[in-house]
Amino acid sequence: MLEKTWRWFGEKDNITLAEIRQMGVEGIVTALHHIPNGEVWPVDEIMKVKNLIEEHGMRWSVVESLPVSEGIKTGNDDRERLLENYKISLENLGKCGIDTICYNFMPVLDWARTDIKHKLNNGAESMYFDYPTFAAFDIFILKRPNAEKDYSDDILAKAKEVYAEMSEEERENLAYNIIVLTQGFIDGTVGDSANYKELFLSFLDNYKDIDSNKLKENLKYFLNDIMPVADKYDIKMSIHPDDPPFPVLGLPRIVSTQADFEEITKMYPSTNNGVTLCAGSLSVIPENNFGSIVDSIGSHIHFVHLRASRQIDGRSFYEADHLTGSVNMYELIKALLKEQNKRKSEGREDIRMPFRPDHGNKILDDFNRKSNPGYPLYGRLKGLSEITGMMTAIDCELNK
Ligand code: DNO
Repeated sequence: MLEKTWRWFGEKDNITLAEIRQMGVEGIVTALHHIPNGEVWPVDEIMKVKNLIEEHGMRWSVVESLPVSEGIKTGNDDRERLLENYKISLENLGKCGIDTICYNFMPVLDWARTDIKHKLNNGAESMYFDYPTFAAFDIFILKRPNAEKDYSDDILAKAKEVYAEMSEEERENLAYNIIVLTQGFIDGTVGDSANYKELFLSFLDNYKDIDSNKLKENLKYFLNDIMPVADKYDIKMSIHPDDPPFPVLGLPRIVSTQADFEEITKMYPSTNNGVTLCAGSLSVIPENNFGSIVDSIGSHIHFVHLRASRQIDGRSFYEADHLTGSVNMYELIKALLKEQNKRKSEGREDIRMPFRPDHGNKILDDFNRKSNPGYPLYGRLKGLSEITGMMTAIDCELNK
């Protein structure tokens, strides 16, 4: 069985560690969210959180995320200082015995949805990415220079319609949700300032001379610099794929496919140079085949996000229930459990990849509770339970 984990947002989270423990969770996924992006994580702050988790009978399984600052992604003048800080944080985490770190290399925006209150037929609430609505945000609300050139005529026409039907308030909410609300709780780059749109545009502008080759070069530079520290402490670095896994806002994308994963795991030769297999993000590209991904880079998978999306058409999708989206969860879990057996036979110590039920739809009392977008209690618990049931059955079948 994989290690059962749960994302907890620290003491501000209204789900307590004691409650999480009751759900059969073994490990916690969290970050020092109070430390600003780019600053050093001190040992005493790390230990406070670690001890608290351990006092509740669990372990700090994964740091999600130790954020990679924009200056490292763009390779600007501040890069060396930011890398130095990153390495000190890594070293401090290593000294505290933390062994897995999730990070991403997505420019500016960590993830994007156009509707965070999408009603499903059964009354549950999901999150939706509607491509024409996103285009309307990009072209008409944000007014990114030359944005219209990135869309087909068909999408442009739909975006115009969508925009025309929106009220001023709806337009503002859309921009706020994309730039601030869905980013803030995971250490977003822009923050909640009055001129968030201008600020966001200026961040996008930093990428005007950065194409995917340049971004790859910067990722390689990052890995070559930090991986020796990760190896020294045997920390497993796990890059999270792009969400959504196609270019948005004219930004380059380099972590969207099996080929991308293969290229990245070769950028620095170490098993610790690994990936977070986020099924939900990857599933938006129908060609992404999980069996084949696990076959190819399985030994580098250090963390797993289990959820599923369902495509509407082209680039639009919503987050489905964990077992009923476009991910063949049975095949994926089976491939991961086989990978585990393989590690066992190779004598590897890190056989239990931590997984978490990634996101969840709002159901039941979730409507009366406050939660970060995508992280309601009951929807995630339902996902955790369904996945655990399926995993237990497959494990019995494979290892009887
Ligand atoms: C959203 C999450 C992402 C993820 C980061 C990892 O809910 O999947 O914010 O944590 O991209 O660096």
